[in-house]
Amino acid sequence: MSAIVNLPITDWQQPFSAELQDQAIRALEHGDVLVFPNLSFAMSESESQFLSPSIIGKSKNVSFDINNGKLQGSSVDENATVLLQQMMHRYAVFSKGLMDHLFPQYQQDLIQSRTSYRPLEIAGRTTSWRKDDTRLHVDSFPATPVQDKRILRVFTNVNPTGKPRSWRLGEPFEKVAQRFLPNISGPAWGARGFLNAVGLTKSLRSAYDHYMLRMHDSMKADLEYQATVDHLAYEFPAGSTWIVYTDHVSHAAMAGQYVFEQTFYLPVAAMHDEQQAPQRILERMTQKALL
Ligand SMILES: O=C(O)CCC(=O)C(=O)O
Ligand SMILES: [Fe+2]
Repeated sequence: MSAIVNLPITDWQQPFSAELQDQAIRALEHGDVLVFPNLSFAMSESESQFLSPSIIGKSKNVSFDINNGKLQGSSVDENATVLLQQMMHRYAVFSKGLMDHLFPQYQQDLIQSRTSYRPLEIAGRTTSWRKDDTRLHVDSFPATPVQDKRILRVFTNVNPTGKPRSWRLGEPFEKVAQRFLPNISGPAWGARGFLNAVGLTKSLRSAYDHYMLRMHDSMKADLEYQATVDHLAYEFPAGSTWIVYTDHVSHAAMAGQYVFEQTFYLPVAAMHDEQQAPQRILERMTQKALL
């Protein structure tokens, strides 16, 4: 099972010793969750207006793309939109700073994707089973194939009343794959090209993406599995930050409200040890190149 590795990081722009960098990258790639219990994200007085579920429309979070400044999912007025954009931008810059300082080896290849702010209480939220993140899963996005890239995410719990973000961490990736892979058939001939041609995927879904998406779905659809599988319950305290490869670590978010999240993609080849990538694990298990 994934381990929780606590690191005494208190500043987003802090330089680290080579020893700490080495410890962090090894633990992360091995499938541990790096937790910084005292690394918070300060919200200003005026930003505290965003500590309300009413700032979003029908979506489940606010999303921001630092590459083009685009903000989506909010229902606030024009003035507040600028403020919200600035807040999201700040989290994007902070989390990138943390990554660069902690994982200098990734810096050249790390791709910064969406920043999200999640002001809704997770417990009791109604969604389809596929989107239900209270069920253990590994991340895989239907419209956004990753191909040869990893999904690496930074989270910060900014809950103002001290409520933790309650997660479950499931069994190791190899075990998940051993359990679900035998029942998943390979991609149907022509299907992935078709999905891409009609715009249902943003790029070509690789064979790896196909297996990951089916694994994600099989895990969430299997209520017996959800109820009985070994897991570790962990509460990320308010005012803490954590980093995890969510394509590798089986996880579920059970309860909590007000979290920031930054998604990064990293080409497998840029890892310290790419043999630990889910891509390589699934290739070893299927004895195929999953392109
Ligand atoms: O919002 C959370 O705490 C995590 C939800 C989740 O499964 C994810 O972002 O991958
Ligand atoms: Fe997830």
